[in-house]
Amino acid sequence: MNRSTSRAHRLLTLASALALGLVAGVLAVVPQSSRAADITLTYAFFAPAGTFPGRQMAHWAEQINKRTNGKVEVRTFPGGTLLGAREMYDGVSKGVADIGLGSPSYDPGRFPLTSGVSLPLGFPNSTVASRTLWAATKEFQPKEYAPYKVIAMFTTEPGHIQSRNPVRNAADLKGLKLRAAGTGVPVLAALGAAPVGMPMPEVPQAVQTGVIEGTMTSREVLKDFRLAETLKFVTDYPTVVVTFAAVMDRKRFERLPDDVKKVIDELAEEMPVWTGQYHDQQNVGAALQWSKQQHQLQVLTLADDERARWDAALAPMVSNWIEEMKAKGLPAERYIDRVRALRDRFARQ
Ligand code: DTR
Repeated sequence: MNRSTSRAHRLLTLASALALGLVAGVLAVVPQSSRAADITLTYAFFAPAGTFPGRQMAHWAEQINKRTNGKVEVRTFPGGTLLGAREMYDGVSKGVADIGLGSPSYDPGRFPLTSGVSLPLGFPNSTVASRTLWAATKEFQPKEYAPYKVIAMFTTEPGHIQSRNPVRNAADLKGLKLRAAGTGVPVLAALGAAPVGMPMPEVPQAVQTGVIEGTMTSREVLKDFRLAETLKFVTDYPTVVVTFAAVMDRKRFERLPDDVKKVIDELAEEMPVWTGQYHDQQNVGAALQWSKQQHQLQVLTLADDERARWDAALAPMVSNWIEEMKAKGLPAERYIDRVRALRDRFARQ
Protein backbone atom coordinates (compact mmCIF):
# COMPACT_ATOMS: atom_id res chain seq x y z
CA MET A 1 0.00 0.00 0.00
CA ASN A 2 1.51 3.40 -0.89
CA ARG A 3 1.13 6.44 1.25
CA SER A 4 -1.85 7.98 -0.57
CA THR A 5 -3.83 4.76 -0.74
CA SER A 6 -3.10 4.16 2.88
CA ARG A 7 -4.39 7.66 3.70
CA ALA A 8 -7.47 7.02 1.58
CA HIS A 9 -7.88 3.73 3.39
CA ARG A 10 -7.63 5.45 6.75
CA LEU A 11 -10.17 8.06 5.69
CA LEU A 12 -12.50 5.37 4.49
CA THR A 13 -12.11 3.52 7.76
CA LEU A 14 -12.80 6.73 9.62
CA ALA A 15 -15.84 7.46 7.49
CA SER A 16 -17.27 4.00 7.96
CA ALA A 17 -16.51 4.13 11.66
CA LEU A 18 -18.36 7.43 11.87
CA ALA A 19 -21.24 6.02 9.87
CA LEU A 20 -21.35 2.97 12.07
CA GLY A 21 -21.13 5.15 15.13
CA LEU A 22 -23.99 7.19 13.85
CA VAL A 23 -26.12 4.11 13.26
CA ALA A 24 -25.14 2.72 16.65
CA GLY A 25 -25.93 6.09 18.18
CA VAL A 26 -29.36 6.11 16.64
CA LEU A 27 -29.93 2.56 17.81
CA ALA A 28 -28.78 3.53 21.26
CA VAL A 29 -31.15 6.45 21.33
CA VAL A 30 -34.05 4.26 20.23
CA PRO A 31 -33.46 0.85 21.76
CA GLN A 32 -36.03 -1.73 20.93
CA SER A 33 -37.60 -1.78 24.35
CA SER A 34 -38.26 1.94 24.53
CA ARG A 35 -39.54 2.21 20.98
CA ALA A 36 -43.05 3.59 21.20
CA ALA A 37 -45.03 0.49 22.07
CA ASP A 38 -48.30 -0.28 20.31
CA ILE A 39 -49.84 -1.67 23.46
CA THR A 40 -49.32 -0.60 27.05
CA LEU A 41 -50.59 -2.85 29.81
CA THR A 42 -50.82 -1.88 33.45
CA TYR A 43 -49.98 -4.65 35.94
CA ALA A 44 -50.87 -4.35 39.65
CA PHE A 45 -49.55 -6.37 42.60
CA PHE A 46 -50.36 -5.90 46.26
CA ALA A 47 -46.90 -6.48 47.81
CA PRO A 48 -43.43 -4.96 47.24
CA ALA A 49 -41.47 -5.42 44.00
CA GLY A 50 -38.60 -7.21 45.78
CA THR A 51 -40.75 -10.12 46.98
CA PHE A 52 -40.79 -13.27 44.85
CA PRO A 53 -44.24 -12.63 43.29
CA GLY A 54 -43.00 -9.10 42.54
CA ARG A 55 -39.95 -10.52 40.78
CA GLN A 56 -42.21 -12.75 38.74
CA MET A 57 -44.15 -9.68 37.68
CA ALA A 58 -40.95 -7.89 36.57
CA HIS A 59 -39.74 -10.98 34.71
CA TRP A 60 -43.06 -11.34 32.89
CA ALA A 61 -43.07 -7.64 31.96
CA GLU A 62 -39.53 -7.84 30.59
CA GLN A 63 -40.16 -11.04 28.67
CA ILE A 64 -43.35 -9.89 26.96
CA ASN A 65 -41.63 -6.72 25.85
CA LYS A 66 -38.67 -8.67 24.49
CA ARG A 67 -40.68 -11.40 22.81
CA THR A 68 -43.03 -8.96 21.07
CA ASN A 69 -40.03 -6.87 19.91
CA GLY A 70 -41.17 -3.92 21.95
CA LYS A 71 -44.75 -3.99 20.75
CA VAL A 72 -46.07 -4.52 24.27
CA GLU A 73 -44.92 -2.42 27.17
CA VAL A 74 -45.94 -3.15 30.75
CA ARG A 75 -46.22 -0.54 33.49
CA THR A 76 -45.92 -2.31 36.82
CA PHE A 77 -47.54 -1.10 40.04
CA PRO A 78 -46.20 -3.15 42.96
CA GLY A 79 -46.72 -2.45 46.65
CA GLY A 80 -50.48 -1.96 46.35
CA THR A 81 -50.01 1.40 44.59
CA LEU A 82 -52.83 0.62 42.17
CA LEU A 83 -54.74 -2.25 43.84
CA GLY A 84 -54.45 -3.89 47.25
CA ALA A 85 -54.79 -7.59 48.12
CA ARG A 86 -58.50 -7.47 48.89
CA GLU A 87 -59.58 -5.54 45.78
CA MET A 88 -57.28 -7.11 43.18
CA TYR A 89 -59.70 -9.27 41.22
CA ASP A 90 -62.61 -6.78 41.31
CA GLY A 91 -60.16 -4.07 40.28
CA VAL A 92 -59.22 -6.01 37.17
CA SER A 93 -62.91 -6.55 36.32
CA LYS A 94 -63.53 -2.82 36.69
CA GLY A 95 -60.56 -1.99 34.47
CA VAL A 96 -58.49 -0.27 37.19
CA ALA A 97 -55.56 -2.40 35.99
CA ASP A 98 -55.19 -4.54 32.88
CA ILE A 99 -53.45 -7.28 34.85
CA GLY A 100 -53.71 -8.04 38.56
CA LEU A 101 -51.59 -10.45 40.57
CA GLY A 102 -53.60 -11.59 43.56
CA SER A 103 -53.78 -14.55 45.88
CA PRO A 104 -56.80 -16.85 45.40
CA SER A 105 -55.91 -18.28 48.84
CA TYR A 106 -56.98 -14.98 50.39
CA ASP A 107 -60.53 -15.54 49.14
CA PRO A 108 -61.39 -19.28 49.10
CA GLY A 109 -65.10 -18.45 48.79
CA ARG A 110 -64.43 -16.85 45.44
CA PHE A 111 -61.90 -19.48 44.30
CA PRO A 112 -63.29 -22.66 45.87
CA LEU A 113 -61.72 -25.31 43.64
CA THR A 114 -58.30 -23.64 43.73
CA SER A 115 -58.38 -23.84 47.53
CA GLY A 116 -57.97 -27.62 47.15
CA VAL A 117 -54.30 -27.08 46.22
CA SER A 118 -53.84 -25.37 49.58
CA LEU A 119 -54.95 -28.37 51.64
CA PRO A 120 -52.31 -30.26 53.63
CA LEU A 121 -51.33 -32.55 50.76
CA GLY A 122 -47.60 -32.78 51.41
CA PHE A 123 -46.20 -30.79 48.50
CA PRO A 124 -42.40 -30.98 48.67
CA ASN A 125 -41.79 -27.44 47.41
CA SER A 126 -43.13 -24.49 45.44
CA THR A 127 -42.04 -25.76 42.02
CA VAL A 128 -44.06 -28.96 42.32
CA ALA A 129 -47.08 -27.18 43.82
CA SER A 130 -46.95 -24.41 41.19
CA ARG A 131 -46.83 -26.86 38.30
CA THR A 132 -49.66 -28.87 39.88
CA LEU A 133 -51.83 -25.76 40.31
CA TRP A 134 -51.34 -24.72 36.70
CA ALA A 135 -51.89 -28.20 35.25
CA ALA A 136 -55.03 -28.76 37.35
CA THR A 137 -56.40 -25.35 36.37
CA LYS A 138 -55.94 -26.11 32.68
CA GLU A 139 -57.58 -29.50 33.04
CA PHE A 140 -60.58 -28.45 35.14
CA GLN A 141 -61.08 -24.90 33.79
CA PRO A 142 -62.72 -23.90 37.09
CA LYS A 143 -65.69 -21.57 36.68
CA GLU A 144 -64.15 -19.26 39.28
CA TYR A 145 -61.83 -17.91 36.54
CA ALA A 146 -64.59 -17.48 33.93
CA PRO A 147 -64.36 -13.65 33.82
CA TYR A 148 -60.58 -13.84 33.46
CA LYS A 149 -57.70 -14.98 31.35
CA VAL A 150 -55.15 -16.50 33.72
CA ILE A 151 -51.71 -15.40 32.58
CA ALA A 152 -49.53 -16.78 35.41
CA MET A 153 -49.96 -19.15 38.32
CA PHE A 154 -47.65 -20.26 41.08
CA THR A 155 -47.59 -20.96 44.83
CA THR A 156 -45.40 -20.38 47.84
CA GLU A 157 -43.45 -23.24 49.35
CA PRO A 158 -45.45 -25.01 52.12
CA GLY A 159 -45.84 -22.59 55.03
CA HIS A 160 -44.01 -22.91 58.34
CA ILE A 161 -44.83 -21.47 61.74
CA GLN A 162 -42.57 -18.47 62.37
CA SER A 163 -42.93 -17.14 65.88
CA ARG A 164 -41.65 -14.78 68.54
CA ASN A 165 -41.42 -17.61 71.08
CA PRO A 166 -40.49 -21.25 70.38
CA VAL A 167 -43.26 -23.59 69.18
CA ARG A 168 -42.21 -27.20 69.78
CA ASN A 169 -45.50 -28.85 70.67
CA ALA A 170 -49.26 -28.47 70.93
CA ALA A 171 -48.94 -26.85 74.37
CA ASP A 172 -46.74 -24.06 72.94
CA LEU A 173 -49.30 -23.57 70.21
CA LYS A 174 -52.42 -23.56 72.33
CA GLY A 175 -54.31 -20.28 71.91
CA LEU A 176 -51.32 -18.64 70.21
CA LYS A 177 -52.34 -15.75 67.96
CA LEU A 178 -50.75 -16.61 64.65
CA ARG A 179 -51.59 -15.12 61.32
CA ALA A 180 -52.32 -17.22 58.25
CA ALA A 181 -53.98 -16.91 54.86
CA GLY A 182 -56.79 -19.01 53.40
CA THR A 183 -56.57 -22.68 54.34
CA GLY A 184 -53.74 -21.81 56.72
CA VAL A 185 -56.49 -20.57 59.06
CA PRO A 186 -58.20 -23.99 59.53
CA VAL A 187 -54.75 -25.63 59.69
CA LEU A 188 -53.79 -23.48 62.67
CA ALA A 189 -57.21 -23.97 64.24
CA ALA A 190 -56.87 -27.77 63.93
CA LEU A 191 -53.48 -27.54 65.66
CA GLY A 192 -55.02 -25.59 68.56
CA ALA A 193 -53.70 -22.10 67.80
CA ALA A 194 -55.84 -18.95 67.56
CA PRO A 195 -55.53 -18.06 63.86
CA VAL A 196 -55.92 -14.55 62.54
CA GLY A 197 -56.46 -14.07 58.81
CA MET A 198 -54.82 -11.04 57.17
CA PRO A 199 -52.95 -10.26 53.94
CA MET A 200 -49.16 -10.46 54.01
CA PRO A 201 -48.42 -6.70 53.77
CA GLU A 202 -50.25 -6.13 57.10
CA VAL A 203 -48.13 -8.68 58.95
CA PRO A 204 -44.98 -6.66 59.88
CA GLN A 205 -46.98 -4.04 61.73
CA ALA A 206 -49.21 -6.63 63.40
CA VAL A 207 -46.07 -8.38 64.67
CA GLN A 208 -44.55 -5.08 65.86
CA THR A 209 -47.63 -4.07 67.77
CA GLY A 210 -48.11 -7.51 69.31
CA VAL A 211 -51.47 -8.13 67.61
CA ILE A 212 -50.01 -11.46 66.51
CA GLU A 213 -47.27 -13.66 67.94
CA GLY A 214 -46.13 -14.90 64.57
CA THR A 215 -47.24 -16.08 61.18
CA MET A 216 -47.52 -19.26 59.19
CA THR A 217 -46.31 -18.86 55.65
CA SER A 218 -43.35 -19.40 53.34
CA ARG A 219 -40.05 -18.67 55.04
CA GLU A 220 -38.63 -16.02 52.68
CA VAL A 221 -40.83 -13.45 54.44
CA LEU A 222 -38.32 -13.56 57.32
CA LYS A 223 -36.01 -11.51 55.11
CA ASP A 224 -38.24 -9.97 52.47
CA PHE A 225 -40.49 -8.43 55.14
CA ARG A 226 -37.69 -8.34 57.76
CA LEU A 227 -39.76 -10.44 60.13
CA ALA A 228 -36.65 -12.20 61.51
CA GLU A 229 -35.96 -9.01 63.48
CA THR A 230 -38.82 -10.08 65.77
CA LEU A 231 -39.68 -13.68 64.84
CA LYS A 232 -36.68 -15.73 65.92
CA PHE A 233 -38.12 -19.23 65.64
CA VAL A 234 -39.23 -21.45 62.78
CA THR A 235 -40.90 -24.78 63.46
CA ASP A 236 -39.74 -27.34 60.94
CA TYR A 237 -43.20 -28.57 60.00
CA PRO A 238 -44.24 -27.81 56.42
CA THR A 239 -47.97 -27.18 56.10
CA VAL A 240 -49.92 -25.65 53.21
CA VAL A 241 -49.05 -23.57 50.15
CA VAL A 242 -50.58 -20.21 49.26
CA THR A 243 -51.70 -19.78 45.65
CA PHE A 244 -51.17 -16.81 43.32
CA ALA A 245 -52.88 -16.07 40.02
CA ALA A 246 -52.21 -13.14 37.69
CA VAL A 247 -55.26 -12.44 35.56
CA MET A 248 -56.51 -10.19 32.79
CA ASP A 249 -60.12 -9.39 32.10
CA ARG A 250 -61.11 -11.96 29.46
CA LYS A 251 -62.64 -9.44 27.07
CA ARG A 252 -59.57 -7.22 27.32
CA PHE A 253 -57.40 -10.23 26.49
CA GLU A 254 -59.55 -11.21 23.52
CA ARG A 255 -59.02 -7.78 21.97
CA LEU A 256 -55.23 -8.25 21.87
CA PRO A 257 -53.59 -9.18 18.54
CA ASP A 258 -53.01 -12.90 17.97
CA ASP A 259 -49.21 -12.71 18.10
CA VAL A 260 -49.39 -11.05 21.54
CA LYS A 261 -51.89 -13.62 22.80
CA LYS A 262 -49.51 -16.33 21.67
CA VAL A 263 -46.63 -14.87 23.70
CA ILE A 264 -48.92 -14.55 26.75
CA ASP A 265 -49.85 -18.23 26.44
CA GLU A 266 -46.21 -19.20 26.05
CA LEU A 267 -45.26 -17.26 29.19
CA ALA A 268 -48.14 -18.77 31.16
CA GLU A 269 -46.56 -22.18 30.61
CA GLU A 270 -43.19 -20.97 31.90
CA MET A 271 -44.22 -18.95 34.94
CA PRO A 272 -44.95 -21.79 37.41
CA VAL A 273 -41.47 -23.28 36.92
CA TRP A 274 -39.62 -19.95 36.69
CA THR A 275 -41.23 -18.62 39.87
CA GLY A 276 -41.15 -21.92 41.76
CA GLN A 277 -37.48 -22.42 41.05
CA TYR A 278 -36.54 -18.87 42.00
CA HIS A 279 -38.49 -19.19 45.26
CA ASP A 280 -37.20 -22.69 46.12
CA GLN A 281 -33.61 -22.38 44.98
CA GLN A 282 -32.63 -18.81 45.85
CA ASN A 283 -35.24 -16.83 47.70
CA VAL A 284 -36.06 -19.08 50.70
CA GLY A 285 -32.47 -20.29 51.21
CA ALA A 286 -31.05 -16.76 51.17
CA ALA A 287 -33.69 -15.63 53.67
CA LEU A 288 -32.93 -18.47 56.09
CA GLN A 289 -29.20 -17.83 55.88
CA TRP A 290 -29.64 -14.08 56.47
CA SER A 291 -32.04 -14.69 59.36
CA LYS A 292 -29.64 -17.12 61.05
CA GLN A 293 -26.59 -14.91 60.54
CA GLN A 294 -28.12 -11.52 61.28
CA HIS A 295 -30.88 -12.40 63.71
CA GLN A 296 -29.94 -15.73 65.29
CA LEU A 297 -32.98 -17.48 63.87
CA GLN A 298 -33.47 -20.98 65.30
CA VAL A 299 -35.11 -23.86 63.47
CA LEU A 300 -37.00 -26.17 65.83
CA THR A 301 -37.61 -29.82 65.04
CA LEU A 302 -40.73 -31.61 66.20
CA ALA A 303 -40.39 -34.90 68.09
CA ASP A 304 -41.65 -37.85 66.02
CA ASP A 305 -44.71 -38.50 68.19
CA GLU A 306 -45.59 -34.80 68.16
CA ARG A 307 -45.30 -34.70 64.37
CA ALA A 308 -47.59 -37.75 64.11
CA ARG A 309 -50.19 -36.00 66.31
CA TRP A 310 -50.06 -32.88 64.14
CA ASP A 311 -50.45 -34.97 60.99
CA ALA A 312 -53.47 -36.72 62.54
CA ALA A 313 -55.04 -33.39 63.51
CA LEU A 314 -54.79 -32.17 59.89
CA ALA A 315 -55.88 -35.38 58.18
CA PRO A 316 -59.67 -34.70 58.28
CA MET A 317 -59.23 -31.39 56.44
CA VAL A 318 -59.14 -33.05 53.03
CA SER A 319 -62.30 -35.12 53.50
CA ASN A 320 -64.10 -32.14 55.08
CA TRP A 321 -63.13 -30.01 52.11
CA ILE A 322 -64.39 -32.65 49.67
CA GLU A 323 -67.78 -32.75 51.42
CA GLU A 324 -68.02 -28.98 51.51
CA MET A 325 -67.18 -28.59 47.81
CA LYS A 326 -69.43 -31.46 46.76
CA ALA A 327 -72.30 -29.63 48.43
CA LYS A 328 -71.51 -26.71 46.11
CA GLY A 329 -71.71 -29.03 43.12
CA LEU A 330 -67.96 -28.97 42.43
CA PRO A 331 -65.99 -32.03 41.22
CA ALA A 332 -64.05 -32.08 44.48
CA GLU A 333 -63.04 -35.73 44.64
CA ARG A 334 -61.81 -35.84 41.06
CA TYR A 335 -59.93 -32.60 41.59
CA ILE A 336 -58.08 -33.86 44.66
CA ASP A 337 -57.27 -37.18 42.98
CA ARG A 338 -55.77 -35.33 40.03
CA VAL A 339 -53.90 -32.87 42.24
CA ARG A 340 -52.32 -35.80 44.11
CA ALA A 341 -51.38 -37.56 40.86
CA LEU A 342 -49.90 -34.38 39.36
CA ARG A 343 -47.99 -33.71 42.59
CA ASP A 344 -46.40 -37.16 42.39
CA ARG A 345 -45.62 -36.83 38.70
CA PHE A 346 -43.95 -33.43 39.06
CA ALA A 347 -42.13 -34.51 42.23
CA ARG A 348 -40.46 -37.30 40.23
CA GLN A 349 -39.28 -34.97 37.44
N1 DTR B 1 -47.71 -16.84 52.02
C1 DTR B 1 -48.71 -15.93 51.63
C2 DTR B 1 -48.30 -15.09 50.60
C3 DTR B 1 -46.94 -14.65 50.58
C4 DTR B 1 -45.79 -15.26 50.84
N2 DTR B 1 -44.75 -14.48 50.45
C5 DTR B 1 -45.29 -13.36 49.94
C6 DTR B 1 -44.69 -12.26 49.39
C7 DTR B 1 -45.51 -11.27 48.93
C8 DTR B 1 -46.87 -11.33 49.00
C9 DTR B 1 -47.49 -12.42 49.55
C10 DTR B 1 -46.67 -13.43 50.01
C11 DTR B 1 -49.25 -15.24 52.78
O1 DTR B 1 -49.07 -15.79 53.83
O2 DTR B 1 -49.88 -14.22 52.63
